[in-house]
Amino acid sequence: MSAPERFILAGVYTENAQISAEDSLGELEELTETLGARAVGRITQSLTKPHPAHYLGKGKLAELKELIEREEADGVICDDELSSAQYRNMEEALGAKVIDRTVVILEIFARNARSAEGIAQTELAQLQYRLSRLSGRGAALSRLGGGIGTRGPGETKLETDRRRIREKLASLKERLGEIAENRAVLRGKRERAGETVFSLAGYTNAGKSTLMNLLTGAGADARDALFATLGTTTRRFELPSGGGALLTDTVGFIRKLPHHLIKAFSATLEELRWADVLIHVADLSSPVMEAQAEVVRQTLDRLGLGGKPVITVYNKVDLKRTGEPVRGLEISAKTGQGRETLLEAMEAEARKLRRLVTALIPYDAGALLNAVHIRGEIVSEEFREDGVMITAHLPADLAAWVAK
Ligand SMILES: Nc1nc2c(ncn2[C@@H]2O[C@H](COP(=O)(O)OP(=O)(O)OP(=O)(O)O)[C@@H](O)[C@H]2O)c(=O)[nH]1
Ligand SMILES: [Mg+2]
Repeated sequence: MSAPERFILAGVYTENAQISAEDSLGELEELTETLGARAVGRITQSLTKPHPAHYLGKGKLAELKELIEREEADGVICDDELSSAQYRNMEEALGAKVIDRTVVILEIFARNARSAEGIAQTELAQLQYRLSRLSGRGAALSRLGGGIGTRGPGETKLETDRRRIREKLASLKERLGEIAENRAVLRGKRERAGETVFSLAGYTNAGKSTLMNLLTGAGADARDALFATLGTTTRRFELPSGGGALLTDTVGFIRKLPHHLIKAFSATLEELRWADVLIHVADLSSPVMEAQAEVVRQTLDRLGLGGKPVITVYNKVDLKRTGEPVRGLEISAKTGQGRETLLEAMEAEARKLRRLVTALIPYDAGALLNAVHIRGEIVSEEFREDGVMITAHLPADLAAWVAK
């Protein structure tokens, strides 16, 4: 194996940013290490916004060049998405490799994607990102070599590049369309069953998949890695009352999630749209939990999901230092602590969600008729020879029972 690539991390921050320069670069370092590269130095600058021509100001850029030389680094990773001009100017000024946060995240996605859909979506995002950079960066992109930012769909000269990328994009979109159609059919089947759908949402590495496993025994991939989950899994489980429900695990969020990725992963993120209730998993062990939770709320808003009912759970309570105040619904997806309380909260949400159902209930189904009258809101009732034709707003679990 070749020696890991070495990078200086560079970031531009405003004074009143949600998260400090240190914490932000700490996350960028984790992302960098996820790719097997090493962060060997940091440089930060306080500016209201990145310099339009070369990201950092002139003086800082010179400092960066020295730091790269001193640390014998391969280049720099910038903590924001760069424009074509910023790329070009920085590469010229530094004579070293320049990479931005988006390329790093795209690369992690490319390495972690497993399902046909995840792979196609990641490729779509990479190609779209490249297309948007081709105008100014043809030469740099065609450069051969290994390491971060050079993997993924290859390309040759500028013009043929564009044409080939467009063709590839069209075929990828077609494939993704087919996969989405398939998914819609499955979803339709689920909806008819009338079960409440819960979807996990949260910052990457918060413990969504671990919680999925705890509640459903799904065997989802849960490891200490950023973006371990890139697809969507849905499993059935039982609420304490015995009512059936569904739980969906999906891709995590991160600060400055590249918009190409959001677009490419729209079908995956679409799953969140079909959820009745979102379970926002926050990571108590993170020193920047509040900032992460805010990113999750903002991303949900951006996806048009701001209005959905949300249960917020504070996960990894087993790692919490004693004496800290209680945040709310605290759980440990790892040890199972708080599981019952969470299930009860889920049950309560499910109960609030009612569905309009019309069904014929036979007279001998006395218990069901009783439950419908007690827990449902009857719209109309017609007594027939073979039973009662009822139209009622019912809680999801009861709606599922009636539909059986
Ligand atoms: N100590 C402790 N560790 C936890 C807990 N829940 C999850 N973890 C660990 O946190 C890491 C990430 O967990 P995942 O379940 O993969 O997190 P995720 O939110 O699905 O992450 P992505 O899919 O990468 O976005 C794993 O190493 C888990 O073992 C918990 O309650 N306590
Ligand atoms: Mg996961």
